[in-house]
Amino acid sequence: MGKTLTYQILEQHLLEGKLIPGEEIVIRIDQTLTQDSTGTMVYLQLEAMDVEKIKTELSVAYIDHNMLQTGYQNADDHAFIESVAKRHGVLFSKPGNGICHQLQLENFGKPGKTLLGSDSHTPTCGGLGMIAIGAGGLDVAMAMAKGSYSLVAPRVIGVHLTGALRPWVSAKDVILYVLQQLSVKGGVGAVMEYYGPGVKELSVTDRATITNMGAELGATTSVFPSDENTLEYLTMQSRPEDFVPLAAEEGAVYDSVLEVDLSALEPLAACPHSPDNVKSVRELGPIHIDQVAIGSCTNSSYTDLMKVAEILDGRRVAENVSLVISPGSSKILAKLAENGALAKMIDAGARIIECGCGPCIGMGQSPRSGGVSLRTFNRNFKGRSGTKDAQIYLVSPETAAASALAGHLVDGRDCGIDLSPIENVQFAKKTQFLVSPEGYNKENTPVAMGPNIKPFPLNEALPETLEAEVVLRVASNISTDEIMPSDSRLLPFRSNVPYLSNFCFEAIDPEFPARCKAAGRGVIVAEENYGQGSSREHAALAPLYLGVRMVLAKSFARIHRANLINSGIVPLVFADPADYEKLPLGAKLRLENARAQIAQETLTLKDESGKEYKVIGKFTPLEQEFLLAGGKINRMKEDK
Ligand code: MIC
Ligand code: SF4
Repeated sequence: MGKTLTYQILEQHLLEGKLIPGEEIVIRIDQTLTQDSTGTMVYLQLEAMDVEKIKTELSVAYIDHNMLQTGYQNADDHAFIESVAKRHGVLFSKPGNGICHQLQLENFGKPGKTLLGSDSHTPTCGGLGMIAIGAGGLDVAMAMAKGSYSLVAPRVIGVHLTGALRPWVSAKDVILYVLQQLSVKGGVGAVMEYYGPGVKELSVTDRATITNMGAELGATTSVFPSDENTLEYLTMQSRPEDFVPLAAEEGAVYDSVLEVDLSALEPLAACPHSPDNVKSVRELGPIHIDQVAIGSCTNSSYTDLMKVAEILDGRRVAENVSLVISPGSSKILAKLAENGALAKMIDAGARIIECGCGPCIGMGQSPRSGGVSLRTFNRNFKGRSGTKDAQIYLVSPETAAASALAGHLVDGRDCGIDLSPIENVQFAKKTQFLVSPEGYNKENTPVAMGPNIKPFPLNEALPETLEAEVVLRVASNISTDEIMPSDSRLLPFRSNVPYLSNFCFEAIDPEFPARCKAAGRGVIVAEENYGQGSSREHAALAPLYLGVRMVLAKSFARIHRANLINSGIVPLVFADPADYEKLPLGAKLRLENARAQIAQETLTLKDESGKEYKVIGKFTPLEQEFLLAGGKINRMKEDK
């Protein structure tokens, strides 16, 4: 029986455990990345760990999210991250260089290596044949300190690609199709591994679009083979020496297989307010639009933006549309400027914004009230754009550009424009936005601590009896954007959890913070896939600060479950999903013998009347240690 590519790479990095799906394993981490909105916590934690030099081959700290410097806070965060990066041997990427995932792909990703990033879209580098995983900040800090990461060995879902994409159909439509088939929780506990004859029809940047949005399936990561297209991409980036050919072995067996015939796909759109609410563009018809936003780590590659420039060339953006374009990296922007594509965009009426996350995380460009925005991004959760009642559709760059011209949603095949293939160009290695840590250390570089940077909250050790009151009841697929909103108002406070916590669950229940404080210790009750989306550990730290000690759900998203455990908040799954209905707001729950029960697969909770509820913990031995200590940092302190 042949091995999947996923298990080959995991095997080469295995430090502890057995490579059997469902078993806890520890793997070596070769590279890490952080970005600024999760990074301040990462570097506060790294400092708290008191390490000298990091243990990875390469760690990079990017600044790409909090780029609107409307006050001192974001700039202080940048300075803090830069100082800690220098102290520990981390390469620093200055603001303006571009989006972390695009930059990691262009400059550092290597086939066959492992990458852990404090951002849920870290799997982007799976497009280069890496096992690239998104995680909470604390796990990334630990990976830098120790060079390892523990996870549950995943199932592998094979995605068998055949055929080739037709004009106007692109990689974005492939992943939207997969989301339509599998849903936002279809990838939980699994790696999506792409294989088959259709693979060679996709360039590395196409592949990266697909692996990037694999995050929206809830998958641990997604991976493509490394082949002649990978060599071509690495050569374009002036680093062919990093190429290693990789593929699944003959006869590799997958836990399940999804067939995708690329030739049968058509332009698709994810409709409000979920990336899996996918319909065909033709079926949706000419929806009136107010804004088109092109960019983000999903679709801001050189090829994507060149296609957009070709579509806009000599034409004019419709009067009713504001078109904004944010290139993925400074190299791409420079190339577009050099070859005239930038002028084509501006002449058509596009607004060009800085290379960074920008509107994708609500940092500017929020649509008008009730506005409709077509975006080439990866998430369209309600309110994420910064406008609560905006309607966000996720589409490919081709569909976005054609629609910007038409003034309404349009299938590019219906607008009479011919698309010609985009030629490869050579990118030189550039370092003007990079600060090397060489020559810096803990002695010669003080930590630059601005007044807005507050210590992260710590939990208490798990008591013998854990008593908590139900402080919130929520539906399925609650995203971390809903738990801890992030936009231009709140991102400047990512290093100030006490302040941020006042906005926890703001759009769902503005009374939540006050209710938590009144309850003392709280429990959140949820339906399926609780905590999907962003890796932000603030979605665990803010509730922790407010007193939340348990979350009961029908199921959890992977990264958020890990963040809860890292903070010492106990995530439990209803043994009988019908119990969800039986726990009203204000119900008081007790976990007796909590310290002993935590080791059991099934635990028993009691309410005030003594009625029992069975819940599943299934905590790995390491997870039990963290929960007993009241979180991962507390557990580490015990060893000192
Ligand atoms: C996102 O796309 O939601 C983010 C913003 O990049 C997050 C990280 C964060 O919340 O800071 C992610 O994907 O993990
Ligand atoms: Fe940035 Fe958006 Fe990508 Fe998150 S999804 S890393 S906010 S571009």
